[in-house]
Amino acid sequence: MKTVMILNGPNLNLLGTREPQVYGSQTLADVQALCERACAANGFDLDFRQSNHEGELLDALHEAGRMHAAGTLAGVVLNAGAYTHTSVALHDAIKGTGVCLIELHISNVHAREEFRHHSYISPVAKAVMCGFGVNGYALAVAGLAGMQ
Ligand code: CA2
Repeated sequence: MKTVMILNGPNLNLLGTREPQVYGSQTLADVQALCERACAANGFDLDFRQSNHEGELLDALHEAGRMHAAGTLAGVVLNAGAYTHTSVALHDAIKGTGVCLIELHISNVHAREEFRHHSYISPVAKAVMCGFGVNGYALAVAGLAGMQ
């Protein structure tokens, strides 16, 4: 059984505690449970992580690259949070790994502030999704299933 790695970046540990009009009222633990169900339904194992530290996200992407090389990874769902709009390092880490990576945002970043319209992740992602709320995570897992 292949693994889906779901990576969440800075401040996503605060999900459900603030800004419910933007991000909804479900917590990150709720999102993890939703992802467990989506992975089970699609025959995947789940590796679910969150970090507020760019370097830890880089380490996780390197690990995903090794899993891909070993044939044990179905893909990565990455919500890089605000690092989406700033991190050349995440762009570089993804580039060339061969990992099937879906960039995900809970909110529709294009309907928000201008600084959220640019992504360093999009050019190196297989697919990009935003604006589906936390249900986007389940949709991304189903999307990965269709790409195997
Ligand atoms: O819409 C998304 O998923 C974002 O990736 C979320 C990031 C934001 O910087 C991106 O532009 C879009 C922010 C995550 C912060 O999440 C919070 C959730 C609840 C309360 C406070 C922050």
